[in-house]
Amino acid sequence: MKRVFWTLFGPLILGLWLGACAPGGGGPLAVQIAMSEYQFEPNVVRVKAGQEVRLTLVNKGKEAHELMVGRNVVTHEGRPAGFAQDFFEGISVRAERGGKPIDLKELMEEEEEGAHGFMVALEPGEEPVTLIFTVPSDKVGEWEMGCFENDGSHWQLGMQGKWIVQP
Ligand SMILES: [Cu+2]
Repeated sequence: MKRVFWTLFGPLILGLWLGACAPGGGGPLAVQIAMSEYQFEPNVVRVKAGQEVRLTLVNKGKEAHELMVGRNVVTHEGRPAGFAQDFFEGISVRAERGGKPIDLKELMEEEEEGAHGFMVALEPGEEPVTLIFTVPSDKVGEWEMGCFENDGSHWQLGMQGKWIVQP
């Protein structure tokens, strides 16, 4: 009986054990961020340098929302418009939708005047999108995430969060 148990469940248990003990930077980290009025859920995201991140963005709201990550908010005509320092600069990002690769340009809004940095915008009800990238070690530290839709009003209404890269 014991032997039957291990034959049946041994590989499963071993697999779970290996999965739980995988060292940091091993497997990809799957993160999902839901966007709505006017928040990110969760609003704190922790990733590790060197680890592949699979970040899925879902718009669960009734308005268009976007994700930008960076530091130091810049203004355009007195409205928050993005970050002076863009987290994604120098990071190569792939995108998938429904498990199929897509062109990132589809997700970037028209280059808005005064807009800064890498941004993914989703209309309400639009199919979720997954961004795949590996965070280099020079990005270690704390970053902000934000949505600057509607002339920066989403940011002002609190659509902000923290993005923490651990070494
Ligand atoms: Cu928004």
